[in-house]
Amino acid sequence: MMLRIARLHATEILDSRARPTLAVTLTTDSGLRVRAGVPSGESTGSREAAELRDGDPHRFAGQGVQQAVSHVNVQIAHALVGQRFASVADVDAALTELDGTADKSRLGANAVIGVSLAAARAQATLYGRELWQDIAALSGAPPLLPVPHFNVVDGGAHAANNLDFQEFMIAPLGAPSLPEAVRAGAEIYGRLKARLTAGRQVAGLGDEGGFAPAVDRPEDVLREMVAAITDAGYTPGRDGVAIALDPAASEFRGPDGRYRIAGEPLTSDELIDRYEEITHRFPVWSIEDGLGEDDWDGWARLTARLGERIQIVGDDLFVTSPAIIAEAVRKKVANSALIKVNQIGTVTETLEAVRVSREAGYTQMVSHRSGETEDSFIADLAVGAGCGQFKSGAPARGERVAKYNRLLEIADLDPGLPFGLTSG
Ligand code: 2PG
Ligand code: MG
Repeated sequence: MMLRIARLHATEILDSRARPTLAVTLTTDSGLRVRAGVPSGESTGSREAAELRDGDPHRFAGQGVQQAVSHVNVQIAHALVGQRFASVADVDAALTELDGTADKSRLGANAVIGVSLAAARAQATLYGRELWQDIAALSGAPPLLPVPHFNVVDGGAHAANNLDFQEFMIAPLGAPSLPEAVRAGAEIYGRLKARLTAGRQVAGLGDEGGFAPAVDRPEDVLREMVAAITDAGYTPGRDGVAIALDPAASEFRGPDGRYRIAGEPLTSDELIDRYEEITHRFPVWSIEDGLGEDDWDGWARLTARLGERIQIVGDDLFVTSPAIIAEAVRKKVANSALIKVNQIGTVTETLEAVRVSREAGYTQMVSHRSGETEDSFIADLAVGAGCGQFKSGAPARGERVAKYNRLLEIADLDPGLPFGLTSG
């Protein structure tokens, strides 16, 4: 089967933060039409593929994406329309070659990933497969329904409160099935809201739908989360409901190399001490971006000290780059990789990042961005690439729930799919 592109068309739509992003529509010569929405981050890694923004202050405060839209409609369409591709890998190779830069900055990573996502979706439809089934064929991994990680408290760059840590997630590791894991996430979210409201701490929501309480110390949030887990009738801990953190520490590391938590400056080692204490006091099973993306020595010490007991996830540090993940494996940095399609810019390179991680024994967590559309592609990606872990924000707000609901749909369509961190 060949994928032959008859038309490619991009347009500006809105993401969940009222910023413009791209929707890409791909039409095949057989008349099949698919669409993809492009996500966008706020706490981005400096080595991410480069998103193209217009910078025109008169439109969307400089955030417009008309140039990226035009790159799809003119240059990319000119190169791809009428061509026949054996697979999305060939589309991605053509896109990478046409862009010609290491970080996809010429065409814009937002333009490139939009076309790549649409091509993957078109290929699945041409084969008459569910998207996750086609991704499983591309990745060669055994498909798996992942354990969802629900972000219930937002801070950092995602909220207007004083909390330095960016994400506090509910991880129902002990749930017997995906629907039961989703139920746990939603019930605990409700209980947490009730607790925070009673304590008059709720000050709205963050960008990913988590509450943004007026609290400064991460330990105070963790205490409320454990109480909410218990209130909802679950057992805190790895056999029941655990907690995962994404401090996104690059965002609170100063030019002096110190990390500031609630105003207190900490060295890397003092922050590692703090994490160690947190993991003894609370059921925290995973810490993402616990240190800044330039603090590789600190990361190696963090991994040596805590990597046997908990999951240490690289996000800003790895930016879904197969080469950087391979370097981290050599340096014994982290033991898990966050996987975001727009950090690297094509579906093929994303699957390569998953493969490199898996072969090194690093776990993988597929992730949304803080700016999202209603597109649920990443749910199929997590299942098809057999990643075992997934984060898409709170179990609330349409753009977050679209992904969890797609996982529920997949679980319902294929009751034989295993659920959990690993398929074994
Ligand atoms: C993160 C992400 C998603 P952003 O740091 O993991 O939660 O945030 O999309 O802003 O980079
Ligand atoms: Mg992160």
